[in-house]
Amino acid sequence: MKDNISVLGIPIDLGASTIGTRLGPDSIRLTGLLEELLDMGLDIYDFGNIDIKNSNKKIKFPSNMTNEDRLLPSLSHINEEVEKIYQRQSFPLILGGDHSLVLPSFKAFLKKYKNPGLIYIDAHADINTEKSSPTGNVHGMPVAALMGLCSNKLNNIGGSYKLNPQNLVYIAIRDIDKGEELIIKEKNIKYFSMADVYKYGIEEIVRKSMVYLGNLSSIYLSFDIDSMDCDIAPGTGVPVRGGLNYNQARLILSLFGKEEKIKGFELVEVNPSLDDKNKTSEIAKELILAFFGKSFI
Ligand SMILES: [Mn+2]
Repeated sequence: MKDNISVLGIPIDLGASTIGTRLGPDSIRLTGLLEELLDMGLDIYDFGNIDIKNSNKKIKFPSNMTNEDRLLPSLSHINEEVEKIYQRQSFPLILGGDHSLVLPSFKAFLKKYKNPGLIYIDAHADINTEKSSPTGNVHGMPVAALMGLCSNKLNNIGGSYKLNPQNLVYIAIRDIDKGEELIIKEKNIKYFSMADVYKYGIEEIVRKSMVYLGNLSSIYLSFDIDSMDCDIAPGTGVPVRGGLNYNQARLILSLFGKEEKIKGFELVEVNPSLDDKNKTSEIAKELILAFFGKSFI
């Protein structure tokens, strides 16, 4: 299935702390990603970008959801558009966009596959609720909403399907809010911190993740570029030091890319307006190529 790819850009930044991830999908395309995938002999169909009504102002609502008025209809719209690409017999590649988009994108996956898993590679856990969030930015809440822990207007985007907390694995998390820590403990969610990455190595983290999710037949991979060290990939809105280096990120994606059970992949939070000579988009391209089987030594 991975030799026939449907590409969809989701240029949203309504859920982020800084604007600019709306430029992510095109900036990644500008690196020549699609041409290189074609050169690797893969079939590509590019659906282009979803039309998102972004805003240059951040408006906090009484719900503690920033940009609530524009964000909620945008997330529903994203869900409908992602469902369309799932109707094709192809492998979905989603280019973000801020991480609020995983709420509608994974809802489409939950609708298509019974009891799926989610591998979430990120510096953050993105599991705040409107009540616990210090910022009100919804890109810090999608995992909580996928479990039905936020308000229903957020939980029910894309239907009432729920992510089973036991089907989630975090990798590379290192910047967690207090309220998030409580949820992770209470739900007994599996995670591999950066300390674990250094203790076990990438191959072992991938193996352990697949063993942990071993009884599931369909898994989605959501990769936030801020999982990488911000000195290496600076073009992102909530940068954190001490993340994956280039080789670790490329290896982890290359290994997950070989797993048949992984049936969807998104790369999010590239913000070209915060970048240094487009290097974060260039890295994003290399990571996506690694996922689809580009060999490297
Ligand atoms: Mn994230």
